[in-house]
Amino acid sequence: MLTIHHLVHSRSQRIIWLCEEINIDYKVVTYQRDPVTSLAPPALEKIHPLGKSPVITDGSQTIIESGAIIDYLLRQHGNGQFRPTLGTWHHEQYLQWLHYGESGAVLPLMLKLYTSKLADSGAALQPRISDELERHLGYIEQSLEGVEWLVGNTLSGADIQLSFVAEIAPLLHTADKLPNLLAFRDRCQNRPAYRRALSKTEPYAYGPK
Ligand SMILES: N[C@@H](CCC(=O)N[C@@H](CS)C(=O)NCC(=O)O)C(=O)O
Repeated sequence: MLTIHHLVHSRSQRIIWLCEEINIDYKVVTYQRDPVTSLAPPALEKIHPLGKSPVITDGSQTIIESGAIIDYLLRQHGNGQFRPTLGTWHHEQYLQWLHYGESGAVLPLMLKLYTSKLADSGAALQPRISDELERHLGYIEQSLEGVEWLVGNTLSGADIQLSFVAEIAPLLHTADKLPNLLAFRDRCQNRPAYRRALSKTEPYAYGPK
């Protein structure tokens, strides 16, 4: 059976949401964060040497990285849902967002998160990080202008990937500048499948308030 190795308050929440959307049988194994460092426990390293979450096992396969996991689950178990047809322009856009959600978009957010713990010694980096946050969140904000979902205005794995950015961005950047992203986050969080995932994993620090 498909197993999702889920670290609490983490990106693996969106993988559980996806499994609820595609309505497959899956099992969640939950890992608690270290109360002091917030890091994952060593037990996750037994599943994959990186010790990060999400990681899934499906039969003899072990797969890491949210974007790869989302695409794998949709190809193997999605019955054509939430993934545009290969060879179409929508598929190219879907792939772009799937990669972007854990590369360009997330980097300035992580830099902000980490440097915020440095107090004054991180100050010199803040203007550059703020510029990058404006640029990347501005791009997503603009992409959501007048649409509900990122690709073809239909829910896809790309939206599920970007939902984590939408959930943490308002905590790290001026929320007033992100009306489209906040509305997108609320649309994600109001999906019945999202709520089912939440009820299986609560508490989730970045979930609906
Ligand atoms: N790009 C990876 C990021 C994985 C990652 O860093 N996950 C965090 C949780 S959000 C984690 O496992 N942190 C615990 C740790 O680093 O010990 C993905 O999207 O799968």
